[in-house]
Amino acid sequence: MGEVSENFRCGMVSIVGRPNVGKSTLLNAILGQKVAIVSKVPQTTRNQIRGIYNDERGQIVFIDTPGLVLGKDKLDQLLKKISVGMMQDADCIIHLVDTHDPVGQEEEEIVNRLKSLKVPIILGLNKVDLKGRCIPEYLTLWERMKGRSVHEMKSFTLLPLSGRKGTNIDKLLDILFENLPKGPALYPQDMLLDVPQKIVIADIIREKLLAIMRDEVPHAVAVFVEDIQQRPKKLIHIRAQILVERESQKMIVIGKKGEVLKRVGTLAREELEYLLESKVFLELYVKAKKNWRDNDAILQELGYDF
Ligand SMILES: Nc1nc2c(ncn2[C@@H]2O[C@H](COP(=O)(O)OP(=O)(O)OP(=O)(O)O)[C@@H](O)[C@H]2O)c(=O)[nH]1
Ligand SMILES: [Mg+2]
Repeated sequence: MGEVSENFRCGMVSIVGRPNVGKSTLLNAILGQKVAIVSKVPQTTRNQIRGIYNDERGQIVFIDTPGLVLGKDKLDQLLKKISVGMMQDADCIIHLVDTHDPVGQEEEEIVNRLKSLKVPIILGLNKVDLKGRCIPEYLTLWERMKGRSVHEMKSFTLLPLSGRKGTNIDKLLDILFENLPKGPALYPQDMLLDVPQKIVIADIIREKLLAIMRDEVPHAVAVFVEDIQQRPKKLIHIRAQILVERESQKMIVIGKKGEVLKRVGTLAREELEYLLESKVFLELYVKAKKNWRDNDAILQELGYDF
């Protein structure tokens, strides 16, 4: 890196919102590369994903958070803790909403937590490509919670967005750079992602599962990478466990004659080979563990610390 200008800005930006509003899609669009997995089912993101954006104006560390849910099991509670924790650490927050979908129960909880924070907030009106009619509902919610009109709110910006189409991403970056503090970069400038490798790999496998599974199963699935080994001839051997809650789900994940698991394995291996720039041997096996979402030891194995 050359000389750092005194106007260089750097800060952390949390993307918060309820599940499925498009937080991870937005992050990928900003970075121009897939760093976070995406699916049509809620609770796709289960960890804190840090994606790093660099240009001549500065560095932005984006934190993609799990969608805030009001569920009761321990995993729901942990996801909520991550999501809320990230609101507090940020220099700026994007509250992302799905304008195609009415205001939900979780939304009130989110705004309630955000409304008293001092940091700048951008209300990202996402999925405008779908021409949803719910924008006024979200404005009304904020106005009700703050007790004043959106135009009178300080450090509050409204921005229509589409992560899928890339609409207003440049505008979003302009607004963020205006709002972030001056300061040196937090990460090396060639670094795109700060997430443990085991979690990146587990997420890719889970994304392929979510793309193929339907109904109740996604909620019940977790992936745990047990072992990564560099073998001779540039081969990486990865062993991963797919966790479900019931024997019946195990049968669904495996499929007739193992065909579902095989498809998942092939798709995941292709993406891993691209990512790791190496041949990959992927060993997947499925285990049923009742109520793992409430089991401390398992949650810890999955990378959640308490
Ligand atoms: N039409 C449209 N669809 C979008 C847009 N952004 C995301 N989606 C879709 O919405 C679904 C959810 O996207 P994600 O990016 O996984 O949402 P998320 O907020 O990260 O979800 P969680 O991780 O579960 O909290 C996927 O099917 C996306 O393809 C958008 O701008 N327009
Ligand atoms: Mg996500």
